[in-house]
Amino acid sequence: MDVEDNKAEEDELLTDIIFIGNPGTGKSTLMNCLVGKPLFESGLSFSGSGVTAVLQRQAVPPFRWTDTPGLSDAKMRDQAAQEITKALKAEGEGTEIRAKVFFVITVEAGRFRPVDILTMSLVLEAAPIKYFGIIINKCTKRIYNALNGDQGQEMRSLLFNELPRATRFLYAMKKMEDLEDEDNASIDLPDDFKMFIFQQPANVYRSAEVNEVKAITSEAEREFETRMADMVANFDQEKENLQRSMAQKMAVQAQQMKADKERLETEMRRNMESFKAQQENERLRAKEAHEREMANMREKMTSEKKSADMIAQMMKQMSEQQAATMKAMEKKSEREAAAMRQQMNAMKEMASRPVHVTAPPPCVVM
Ligand SMILES: Nc1nc2c(ncn2[C@@H]2O[C@H](COP(=O)(O)OP(=O)(O)O)[C@@H](O)[C@H]2O)c(=O)[nH]1
Ligand SMILES: [Mg+2]
Repeated sequence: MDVEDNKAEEDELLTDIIFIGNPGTGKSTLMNCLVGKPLFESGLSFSGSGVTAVLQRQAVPPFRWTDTPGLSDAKMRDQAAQEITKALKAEGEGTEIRAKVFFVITVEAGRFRPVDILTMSLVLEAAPIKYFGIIINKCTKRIYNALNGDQGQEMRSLLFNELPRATRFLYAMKKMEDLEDEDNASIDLPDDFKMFIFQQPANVYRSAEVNEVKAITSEAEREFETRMADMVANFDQEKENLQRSMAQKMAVQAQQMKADKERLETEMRRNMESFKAQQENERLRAKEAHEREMANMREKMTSEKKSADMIAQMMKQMSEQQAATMKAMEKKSEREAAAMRQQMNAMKEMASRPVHVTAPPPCVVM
């Protein structure tokens, strides 16, 4: 196996963290700050097409970070859509992908941008993404408060109405003045944001399950804007419908999470059982090998006419050695079992912990 193979195999074990969003929303900056290294170019773009034209991947085990180009730039739409598809498919047909997907959007003049919502919608339609985070980035104080207050519920219901699926993983990130117009800036992000990223469940799927992400068309954009305007105008009448539809979509995700958690627990339990059986097997094999060795030795010494004393002493030595080996084995086994238990508990905890949500909608039952 050469170095390339090794690398490909190692990459297969990594969980992808994929950031999707339009140019300038702050994807590269967020990822750089999370990792604490300038993995991706970030900064102001005067051409409007964003710094990233193709997807970029950086492995920092246990994760592989992926930065994608935005769909909003009219000239680059087709390419951006292809790059996002590639990002979601990861590499290698048939391999199992584990991916955490985050959309980064912003609020302009009190509204979500149509182009951001269209992007999310097109991506969710193309890929089997059950879990996804939405980072509402660069929130001004006023927007931040609105999102966390009564208006937040209304904004979310409008948002989720346009998406094929809703999500409980929403994070409103305050605008950080230190980052304004910076190139390759790096600051320490809030702890609850780090938790939001690392605790989000990953989607598990195969690349064949990912369809091509469609590019945004001007028509779709216009149509969307009209629909959105209507929705806002008729919000008071539509309010109840919107909230009901949001509750239904949220319940779907909650149900999926419950099922995934149960599957995870069963899998871990099964692993634990087979691990124990394997340990017991190894112990038995070692014991048998030792007994065989003792018998052989006794036979050899008897045929060589060694004194009874000498044989007894030799046997004693061998038994002591064996006892030490068994003890070491047991210790190792205990350590491994403890590590496994710890992992199992961590997984259990992760699956059951209420995940950070900005102003959790009351409809979510976990
Ligand atoms: N004021 C402010 N600026 C930010 C924030 N996050 C990112 N920026 C700036 O926005 C610009 C674009 O960010 P970048 O990460 O390159 O966006 P990308 O195109 O989505 O990857 C950079 O100049 C960043 O310094 C933030 O929270 N507050
Ligand atoms: Mg970027």
